[in-house]
Amino acid sequence: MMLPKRLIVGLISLCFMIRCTGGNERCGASIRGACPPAWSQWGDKCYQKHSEKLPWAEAKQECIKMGSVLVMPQSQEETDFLQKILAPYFRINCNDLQVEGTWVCQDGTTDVEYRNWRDGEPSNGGGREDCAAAGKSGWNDVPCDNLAPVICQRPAPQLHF
Ligand SMILES: [Ca+2]
Ligand SMILES: [Ca+2]
Repeated sequence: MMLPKRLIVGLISLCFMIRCTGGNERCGASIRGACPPAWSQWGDKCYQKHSEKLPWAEAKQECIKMGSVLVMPQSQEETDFLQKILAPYFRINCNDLQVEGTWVCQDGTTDVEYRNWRDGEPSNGGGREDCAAAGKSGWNDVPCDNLAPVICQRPAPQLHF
């Protein structure tokens, strides 16, 4: 039987994490798998930069095609990692398309409270800045149809037992 190369690589690089609760009687263990080839890992997430700069709607679609979603960092640490490894500037899954000034930021389908607007932002410049992007000095709202670098994210494979 031929195993996919990806699976073999994943199995070889499995990382075992043992966590014990209350004394040493009950121990729970989880196995965190490595991200697939070409995906970078930080914590429980895998990331890949898309090869093209895209408008927001296309960015969302391209990430879904890759079995992932548009990135939504939840901390400065996560943002720092992405800016260092993948792109200094990138779209995030955050918009005020529905209600002007009410920002909806989602990690997959989970609402994210974390905000990191740059001084003076969001500015809704020209009345048409409804999509957010993360840069070195914080977030800026920009037009959704602007071309911007795209990072997609997916959960790292994980097993609990
Ligand atoms: Ca806006
Ligand atoms: Ca702006």
